[in-house]
Amino acid sequence: MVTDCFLYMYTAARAQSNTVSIAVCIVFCSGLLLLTPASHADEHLKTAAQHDQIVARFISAPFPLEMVWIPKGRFQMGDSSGSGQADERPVRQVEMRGFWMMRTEVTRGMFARFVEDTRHAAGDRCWVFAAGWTERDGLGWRAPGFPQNDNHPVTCVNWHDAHAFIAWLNRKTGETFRLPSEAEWEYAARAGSETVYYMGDQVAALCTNANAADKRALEHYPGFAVNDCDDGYVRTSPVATFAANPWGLYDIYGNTWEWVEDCWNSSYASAPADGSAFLEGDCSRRGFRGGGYGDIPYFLRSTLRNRGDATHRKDDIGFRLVTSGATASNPRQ
Ligand SMILES: [Ca+2]
Ligand SMILES: [Ca+2]
Repeated sequence: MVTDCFLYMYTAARAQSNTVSIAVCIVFCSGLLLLTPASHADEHLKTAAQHDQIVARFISAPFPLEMVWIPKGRFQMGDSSGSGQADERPVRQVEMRGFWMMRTEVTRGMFARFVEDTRHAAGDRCWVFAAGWTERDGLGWRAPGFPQNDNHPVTCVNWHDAHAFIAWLNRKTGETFRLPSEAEWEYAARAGSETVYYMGDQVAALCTNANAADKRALEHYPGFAVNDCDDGYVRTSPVATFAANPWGLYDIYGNTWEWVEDCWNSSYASAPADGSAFLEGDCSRRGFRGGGYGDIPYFLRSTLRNRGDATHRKDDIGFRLVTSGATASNPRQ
C-alpha cells in the first residue's frame, strides 16, 4: 500500500512540477508508513525477501524510466565470504544512505534517444572477445556485432559516453542522475545478503537470475567452464528477462557489466566508508561490476571487481543510473 501510494502520488506530483503536491505526497505516504507494523519495518533491512519495494517513475524522462528505492543501512563490503581476490580486501563496514537505482540497465533504445537529440559521437570501434580481447573497426552501440533490439542493454559505450548520457538526461529532466559508486553497486547487488551471490553460495540458480556464460554460450566461447544450464542467450538478452534480485534490480548479475564512478584502486585500504565513490587512485581507469553475458559464475559474484580504461568501449559493458536527488522525499530517511 505504501509502495503504491508513493509511486502514484510522487508520479502525479512530479507531472505537475508542483512542490505542494510533492510535499502532500511525502506527508501522506509517511503517515501510511508509520501505520506499518513496527516488526515488519524492523525486518525490512534484514530480510531481503520482505523488502517493501518503493518504485518511482521519472516521467520527465524522454523514455519510460523506473527506479527502485535502495534503503539506507550498513554492510560489510568486499570479500566477506573468503572466496574472492586480493583487490576485494580489506573487508570494511560501509554506512549507506538510501538512493534510487534503475531497475534495469540503460537500454539501446534509451541511448538512441540521447544520440538522436545530441548527435553524440560514440565511435566506430569496439573491443570484442575472440580468443582474447581485440578492438575492431566498424562496431559500436548500434551494431555491436550481434543482433539487438531497443530493449537490450546498450553496449560498446565507454565511461565518458555514460557521463555524456547522464548530462543530457539531467538537462532534460532537472534531476541529478549519476553512475553508482562501487559501494552503492555492491550494496544494491547484495540486497542484504552476505553470501557469494544474493541467492546463496551455489551457482545452480544463475540461469534463473542472470544471462551469463551458460551451455548455449559454448557456441561463442568453446571450452569455457560455463554454468551447467541453458539460459537461452549467447549474447545480450532483453533487459528484465530474468528474475530480479530481492530489491527489485534486474540483470544486476550478467547481461552487461556496469560502469561505476570510482577510479581504480587495487585495494580497499583507504576507500571511503560512507558509500561515496573512491575518486583517488588511477582515474584513467574506472570500475565496472556484475559480470556480462560471456562470464563464468566466478565473475558474477557480488564482490568481484573489474576495471578498464575509461575510453574503451567493449561489447559487454553498459551501465545503469542512480540518483540521490529524491532522497528527501523518502519517508525512511
Ligand atoms: Ca547466456
Ligand atoms: Ca548487468
